[in-house]
Amino acid sequence: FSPISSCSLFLLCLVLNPVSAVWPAPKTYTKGNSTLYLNQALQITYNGAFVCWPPSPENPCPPDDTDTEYVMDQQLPYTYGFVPFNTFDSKQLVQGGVSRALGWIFSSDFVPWQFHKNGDLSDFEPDLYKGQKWVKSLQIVQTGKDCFKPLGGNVDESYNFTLSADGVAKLTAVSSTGVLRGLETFSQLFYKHSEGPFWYTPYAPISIQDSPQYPHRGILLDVARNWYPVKDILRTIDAMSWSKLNRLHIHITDSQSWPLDIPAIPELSKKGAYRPDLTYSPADIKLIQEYAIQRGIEPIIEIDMPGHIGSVAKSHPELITAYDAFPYYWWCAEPPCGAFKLNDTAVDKFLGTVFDDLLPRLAPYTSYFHTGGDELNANDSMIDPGVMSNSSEVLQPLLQKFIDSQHARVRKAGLTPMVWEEIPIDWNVTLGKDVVVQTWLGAASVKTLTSQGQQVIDSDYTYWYLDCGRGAWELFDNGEAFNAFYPFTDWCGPTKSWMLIYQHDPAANLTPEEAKLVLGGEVAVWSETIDPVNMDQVIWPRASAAGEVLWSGRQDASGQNRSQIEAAPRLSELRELMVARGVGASPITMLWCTEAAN
Ligand code: CP6
Repeated sequence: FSPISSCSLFLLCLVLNPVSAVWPAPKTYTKGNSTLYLNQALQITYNGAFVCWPPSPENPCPPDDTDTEYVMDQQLPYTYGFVPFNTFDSKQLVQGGVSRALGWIFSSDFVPWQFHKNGDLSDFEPDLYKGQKWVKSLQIVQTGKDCFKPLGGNVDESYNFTLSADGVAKLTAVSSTGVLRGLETFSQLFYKHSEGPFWYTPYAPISIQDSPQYPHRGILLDVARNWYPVKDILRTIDAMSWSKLNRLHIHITDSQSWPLDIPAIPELSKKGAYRPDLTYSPADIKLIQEYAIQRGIEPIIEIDMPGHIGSVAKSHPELITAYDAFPYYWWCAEPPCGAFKLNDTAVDKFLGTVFDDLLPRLAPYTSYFHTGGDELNANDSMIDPGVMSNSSEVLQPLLQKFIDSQHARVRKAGLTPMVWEEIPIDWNVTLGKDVVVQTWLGAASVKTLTSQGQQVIDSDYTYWYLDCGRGAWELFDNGEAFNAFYPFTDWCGPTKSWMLIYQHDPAANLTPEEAKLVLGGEVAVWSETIDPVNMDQVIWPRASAAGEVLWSGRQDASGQNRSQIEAAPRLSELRELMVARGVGASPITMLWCTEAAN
């Protein structure tokens, strides 16, 4: 007897089958139709040695450590499965992954909604499970050695998973990151019976071979327009790992606020943050970094410059031009304005101090540092006494020198620089071939840069900006209203649907050589109208739609664009899973629609 066969009508039984909702879709996935049950007593090994499972009072999995106190201070929703560490230890990372994956299965109330529909389960009898087959073991094998730090793009995230009809699960991966990806898939294969104490899959035997289409699958989180407590960032990191997203790009400063503590220059955040306590201390940053790395996610910090830097004027007005200039739209994209003076050695000296303080704290956890560079308004330099010009002939060499100097510092710290597309495209700045350029203005930019041999990550604002609809300009009936009022209201308008997000392939219409230079993409959470109150609904599950494009590819194995009709019920299930795991993801449709799909 299984919960499926405990119903009486064959047709109804089909209706009751849960959709096999692995998200993102594995590259290859074959499944059978025998039912296997899961309980906490399965034996889990990692390279032949037993992993701690299940947790008991004498032996909690994973072990507690000194950092836990700090974690508790933050009132984290996800202390379970947190493995504090000082060095990267593959065994600890895998232990954390096991504790989370199994913990999610057994602690969650997640019941596929299909079982609530017409499900006559009144005849459910726990005794009926006695003769059933159980998952006996999960054997994890890692075939390669991990690097001390995650090297951007160089981590092998692939994994193979098999579950035999008689209950032996095998997970093989080259890296511990691959093991984490496979464990997340494992956790999505099991369902809890709505009435019973047991979890099961109706799809054994299962065989999965999986690997990502793109190495860079990210979310940009703007924590400068509105401030986010650390715990909300950590919850977002957990949710990212459920969709196999692997890069958290933190846009940590902008003209509105500077929440990043730089101990060498304490007045920066003291005066530049919205409030002296709405900041990120070195301990906060370290917690975010460690929490992310344990989930196979690389944290990348951006200090946006030389534009979008007005908040520095709160502590260092002498370094900034056009701060609070009026009317703002002459000087910047949104108020307050403020750009670094481009011909001032004090700016370069200041950045030397910032970078000497910050970059060594980032380097153990990431390969990248993002130096920004978007939306620099040339007019700002007209009122900079050291320049007094907005001509590109005057500004280009100054900007080239500025970028060269900052990128040299980034490289000296062992990191690879990233910039926004305007730096090479609009300003004609020559970049090192190592630099990764983030595009946002569309496919033509991706084409231009990759045809020049530059590596690119794409955040096309007409598809992948989660804060905005596509029709900002439609919302105003004349240009004056647009210019006068848009920063003070939801000028982006209604947001994009998951289906539009799902349609975008960053490497569409490129030659094979060009496509190789597309490392992936990021959805962007610009925070003018987003904060911790609505972040979950805005980000999830739409970021997961981009996550599937970036992990599974826009096309399936037969070269067809993936079907949104096939994806919809799976994404609905992922949304239920996210809600069950404590993330307030939005529903993508009515229950009725996905019932019909089964
Ligand atoms: N902030 C920063 C923003 C945007 C950018 N940079 C932005 C621009 C246009 C739209 C949405 C967001 N708010 N620093 C552009 C990269 Cl539609």
